[in-house]
Amino acid sequence: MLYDVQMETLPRDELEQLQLKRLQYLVEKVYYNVPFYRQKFKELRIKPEQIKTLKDLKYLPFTEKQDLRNNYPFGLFAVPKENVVRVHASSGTTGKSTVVGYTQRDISTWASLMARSFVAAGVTRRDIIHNAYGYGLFTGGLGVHYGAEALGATVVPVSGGGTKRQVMLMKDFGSTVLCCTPSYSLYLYETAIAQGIDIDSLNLKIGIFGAEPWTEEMRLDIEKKFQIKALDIYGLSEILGPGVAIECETTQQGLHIWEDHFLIEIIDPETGEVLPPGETGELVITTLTKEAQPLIRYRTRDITSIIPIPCKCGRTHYRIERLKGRSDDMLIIRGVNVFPSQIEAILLETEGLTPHYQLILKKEQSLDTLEIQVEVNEKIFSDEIKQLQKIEQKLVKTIKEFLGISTKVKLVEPKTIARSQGKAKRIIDLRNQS
Ligand code: DLL
Repeated sequence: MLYDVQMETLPRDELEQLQLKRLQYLVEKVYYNVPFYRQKFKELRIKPEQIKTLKDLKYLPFTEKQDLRNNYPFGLFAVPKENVVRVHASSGTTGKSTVVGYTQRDISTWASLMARSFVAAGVTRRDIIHNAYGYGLFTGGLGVHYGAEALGATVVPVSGGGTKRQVMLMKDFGSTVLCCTPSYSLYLYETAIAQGIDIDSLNLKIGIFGAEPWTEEMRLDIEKKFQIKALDIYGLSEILGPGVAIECETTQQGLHIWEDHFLIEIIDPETGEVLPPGETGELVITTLTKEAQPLIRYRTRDITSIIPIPCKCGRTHYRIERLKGRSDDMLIIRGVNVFPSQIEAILLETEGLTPHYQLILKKEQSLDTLEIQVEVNEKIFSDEIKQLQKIEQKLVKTIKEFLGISTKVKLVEPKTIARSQGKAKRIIDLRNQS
C-alpha cells in the first residue's frame, strides 16, 4: 500500500527535475530572507542563479548544528515570526538547545509525510496507535500524533512515562501499533512480564521504532518478544522530526528517504567531500519544502550510506542504510573507531545477555579505556561465578576479534542498568573525571 502513489513512485528523472525546481526556489528564498545564508553565499561568492543542476549543490555552504545555536532562537527563520505556528527544540545536553520553527504548511507537510511513513510500515486507518514518544519540545510525540490523525488512524497519546499504566492501556485498548524508542519498547516488555501480562493477549502487530540507533539483532529480539514486525523510522528535529525516512514493510531493508522533500548527500565527515552512492559517510540533508526554517546542506552527523538500488516495494525514493550512529558518538579506543551499535550487535548475539548495556569511557594513564556493563538474564545470573567469568572472557575475545579493541566487560545483575523512557543513554563518559 502507498499513501501518495504518484509521488512515491515518481520516475527518478521526474523526481530529480522536481528536486531541482524546489532547490532553485529554496536557494533564492534563503538568499533574500535569511541574513545568515546571504552572508554565507557572499563569502563563497555564489548567487542563487548559479544553481543550474542538482550537481551544483556542492557549491552551496554547509549548515551545522552550531549555526543553529549561534542564531538561537529564531535567527534562521525565513518567514515573518507571525507565520510560525509551532516551535520544537532539541534537548541540548551541552550549551543552548537548537530551535526549529514550523508554518501551518510545514505542519501539514510533516503530518502527510508521517502518514506516508505509517503506510509504508503497513499501518492503516483501522489501526490503534499507542504513541509513547514524548510529547513536548521533542518532535517524536506530536510528529507521530499528527501523522496518525492525518492517516485517520486512532491515536492514543500516552507520551513517555507511567510504564505500568501504558502496558494496561495497550491491552485494554487493543492497540495494534506501538511507537516509541526501541529501548523503551524493551522496558514496556519487561514491565508487562513483571505484571504477569501475557504478551499474546496484546493485539500489537507493528512497532515503529526510532530516535536512537539500534541494530538488526535488537530488531530480531523485539520482534520475537512482542511477536510484531518492527520498523525503523528516522528523523531529526532540525530537518522536520520523525518521518524523514522509514523502512517499508516489504523489505525492512534500508529506510526510504522522502526525496521530494529532502535532498540527500553523503560526505566524508573529515574533508566534506561528496561521496558516491553506496559509500558510507555523514548524511547531509537539504530541506526542499520547509517554509519557516529551511536548511541548506545540513550536516546531520549521522553515519550511513545511500542504497541507490530500486526497492521491491515499487517506491522510487532511495533508501539509506540503517543508521550506524552519530559521528559524535563514535568511540576512538586507542586509535580504533567503533560505534556503540557494533558492540550492541555482539552483545545481543551472546547467549544469556540482555539488550540492556552501557559503555563506560575512562582515562587511565592518559589512555582511553572502555568498560562494557551488560545485564545478564535471570537464568545466567543464578549460575556459578565461574560461568559468568567465562562469558566475560569470551566477550572480551570476540570484541577484540571483530572490532579490534580491548575492553573490560562487566556482567551485571538483571535490572540494574537504568531504563530510559526516551532515548537510551548508552555512553557514560568519565574521561574528564578520571
Ligand atoms: O529523534 C526525531 C524522531 C522521533 C525520530 C521519533 C524517530 C522517531 P532529535 O531528538 O532531533 O529527533 O534527534 C535526532 O536522533 O540525528 C539521529 O542521531 C538519532 N536518530 C533518530 N532516528 C534514528 C534512527 C528525533 N532510526 C537524532 N536510528 C538523529 C538511529 C536515529 N538514530
